[in-house]
Amino acid sequence: MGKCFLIKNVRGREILDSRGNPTLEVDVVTEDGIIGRASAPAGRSRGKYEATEIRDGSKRYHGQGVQKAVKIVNEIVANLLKGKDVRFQREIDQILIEYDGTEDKSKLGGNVLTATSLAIAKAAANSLNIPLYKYIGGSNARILPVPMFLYVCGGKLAATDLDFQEFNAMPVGAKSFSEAMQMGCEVYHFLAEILSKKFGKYSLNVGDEGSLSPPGVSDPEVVFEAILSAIESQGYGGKFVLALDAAATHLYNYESGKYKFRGKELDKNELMEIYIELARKFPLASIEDPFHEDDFEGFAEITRKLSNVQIVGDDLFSSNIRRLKIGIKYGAANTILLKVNQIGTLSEALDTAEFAYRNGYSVLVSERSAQTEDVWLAELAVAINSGQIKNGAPVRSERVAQFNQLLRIEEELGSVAKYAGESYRNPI
Ligand code: 2PG
Ligand code: MG
Repeated sequence: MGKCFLIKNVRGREILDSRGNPTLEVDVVTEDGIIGRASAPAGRSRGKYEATEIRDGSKRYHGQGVQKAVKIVNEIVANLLKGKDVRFQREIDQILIEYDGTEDKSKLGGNVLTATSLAIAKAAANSLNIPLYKYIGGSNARILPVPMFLYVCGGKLAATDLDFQEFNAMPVGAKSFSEAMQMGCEVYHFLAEILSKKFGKYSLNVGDEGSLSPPGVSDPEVVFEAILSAIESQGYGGKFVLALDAAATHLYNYESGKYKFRGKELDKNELMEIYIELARKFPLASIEDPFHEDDFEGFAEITRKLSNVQIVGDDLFSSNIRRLKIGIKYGAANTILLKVNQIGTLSEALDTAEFAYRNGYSVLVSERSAQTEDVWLAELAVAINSGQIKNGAPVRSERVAQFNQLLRIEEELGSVAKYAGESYRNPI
């Protein structure tokens, strides 16, 4: 009996993500033959404080191959972890972190750490025969997150003229997660009709995460108006709030100290005015990365000025507890975007989330713009009762895989399932 949780082997393989780029998948196999399998997602609009991904840089797949990462798993990680008990997640993560020994995880690689760490957790959950969200979160894991649906995209994630990266909406007025999905899908399809009538059929082209792409539109207000009109015409007026990811790091020029926006160069105050105006005109409840990733002061200022708005740090914090601690001192943002592969292991991500909660910050669990069919993200959102999840549009298999898993979890939890709804920032 004692032996059945011990690791027999760890092996890596190169698979593809939703952008058609290679990514790393890891299998952890126990002595009992139980497998935990997990893969690493990948970002395109990455911040400079994220854990380093190990990629080949060789000719195949334009440098994106992960054969080096596979080798690290098979030759280093497997040896480090053989014989360890899969139920000892923290110890295992600690072994990996210590062996890596770098601030940016560049020795083993953020992708190696994330895929391995989640594969360990899955092997343990499978061995114990309990769902991953319960294994990670315990018997109190019961909150179904409000999905932040991505409807229109710009920036680095779609071929549009929009500088801001993501225009989202959250069905906070739904009664259940399944109703939230229905509302979100109906709005998506009606918005597609509105945009194609107004801006032409090319609006139906989709960006990295399944978002719609109205050509020739550069004004954020036009996008929010279209989203709101889709919401209203579906009979959901007042049941959604809007959310923006400006991803401002990618609009910022360190030399000039200015932001590129609609063909102009804006200073911080001018950009601030744009957010204030958007929050005045629209039911805008959440703004992510309003300023660049080094501007703790800017984040603190907008958090004070728009005190009713959720201000989310993505590139700013990079899911890193050290950066979150700095942010808390400044009063920068009030919510952290949690992406496991920004920091490396599951244990580190859980520490960051717990520290955020204990300091009155909310946690928005997030996908990356390239995902696989792996659904650990959905499980994690419920495990930590985050109350909100960012997972792209409600279309395309790699997005829908997560949403479908949340539908299954809601069904499994039955009467104890609670949809976070209006209390998504503090759902307990
Ligand atoms: C973001 C993300 C996810 P990426 O900026 O929030 O939408 O983009 O995964 O490309 O970093
Ligand atoms: Mg972001």
